[in-house]
Amino acid sequence: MRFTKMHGIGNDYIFVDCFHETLPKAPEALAPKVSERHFGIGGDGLILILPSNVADARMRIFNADGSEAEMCGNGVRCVAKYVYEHGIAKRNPLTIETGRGVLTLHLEVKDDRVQSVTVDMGEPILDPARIPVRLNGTVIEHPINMDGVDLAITCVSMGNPHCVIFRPEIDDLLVTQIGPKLERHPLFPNRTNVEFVQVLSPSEVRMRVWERGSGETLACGTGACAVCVAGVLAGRLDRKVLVHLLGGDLQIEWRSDGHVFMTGPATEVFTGEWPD
Ligand code: ZDR
Repeated sequence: MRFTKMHGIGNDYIFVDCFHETLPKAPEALAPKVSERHFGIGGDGLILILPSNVADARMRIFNADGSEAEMCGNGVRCVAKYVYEHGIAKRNPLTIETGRGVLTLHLEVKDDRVQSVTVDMGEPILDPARIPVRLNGTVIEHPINMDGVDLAITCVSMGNPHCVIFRPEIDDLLVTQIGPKLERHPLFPNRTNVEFVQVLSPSEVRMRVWERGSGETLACGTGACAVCVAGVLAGRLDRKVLVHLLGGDLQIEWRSDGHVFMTGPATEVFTGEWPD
């Protein structure tokens, strides 16, 4: 099986081009093997690039634990770069089918190489039943105590579930101990991604993410979008925010038409063959 290793600001995935390769039979079982950083290729998960009846291509994403997610913001920018540069569809804008519907992606191209991608991520989902979170009404800074620490959670779905927490400072303990507990907290029937956010100004934040199914990663595209939405709802942020993640920056805008737009780079690192 030929694969391509790509990342969006350090959120790295193993991509399989199923236009040209046979579809892996059990991607849920393959994802943990290829993602393993010592015994595998190494990555935050596996992404399949597939033909679509309704868009230029379709994306399926499997986390490092093999669970399938509905959406991946950093991954979908990489899919767009791959689809364009490998001539699957030389269109701009491109459309990609995901678990949250067909998304439109505008490419910034220089010398036939995709430098950065702006994704229309659609409207955030705030209905608790659809996130899903077992609380009533829009969940904005709902108090919760974890391990003796008082936190306030804001819940947003960008197709996949997010739990956003604003803090004056972000430390390792929050991310690596409270992150996994919140991921599997009974409030979240489908588990959740968890974002810890430090507001630097109304238009600039720093965040770290504990990803459902993959643990701490260097970046989270859908999470950065959820942070912008949560910040506006909580009265902490403007609708246009620069988000600093461990692996780089994303520009997020929650436009007045209700759609969230995410802009960031996508990078191809190497290609190889997995002996299966
Ligand atoms: C954070 C993420 N990599 C992105 O860029 O949006 C999404 C990966 C999927 C996530 N771990 C989930 O929803 O299970």
